Amino acid sequence: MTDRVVVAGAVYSGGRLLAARRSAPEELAGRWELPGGKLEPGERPEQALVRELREELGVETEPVARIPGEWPLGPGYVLQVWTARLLSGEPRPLEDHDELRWLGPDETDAVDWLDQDRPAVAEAARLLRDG
Ligand code: DCM
Repeated sequence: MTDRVVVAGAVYSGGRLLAARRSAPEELAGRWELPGGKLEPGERPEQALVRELREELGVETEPVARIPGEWPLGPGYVLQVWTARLLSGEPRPLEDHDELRWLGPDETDAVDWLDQDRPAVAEAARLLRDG
């Protein structure tokens, strides 16, 4: 069986990266992630990402590039990450999160990221620094 995809966005604006603190489930609450979620049937990852970021944060975004790699989540799921440009709106924690932070290039280690998000965060931080 192929793994199902969870897509997350390294959303950036003004040279900073968006981090979102999960409010659920209990085992993940309080940890920080790149916001996103599961693909719905028939969706392409980029479509799912735009939809999830609209639902969870109330913003419009444009996927830019896939961050190479794929990271296992629970059984049957893998995480894929895209960089995404903020087009409009100011992110608000509408669903699944209780706090958001914009992190500058030297602050990307300042929050307690979910383990599975760390490789993609490291690459997104490198892209922020190198432009
Ligand atoms: N998830 C993750 N890292 C992310 C986004 C999601 O590990 N950046 C995980 C948490 C959940 C699953 O994917 O187990 C589905 O996410 P959600 O509950 O946000 O739909």
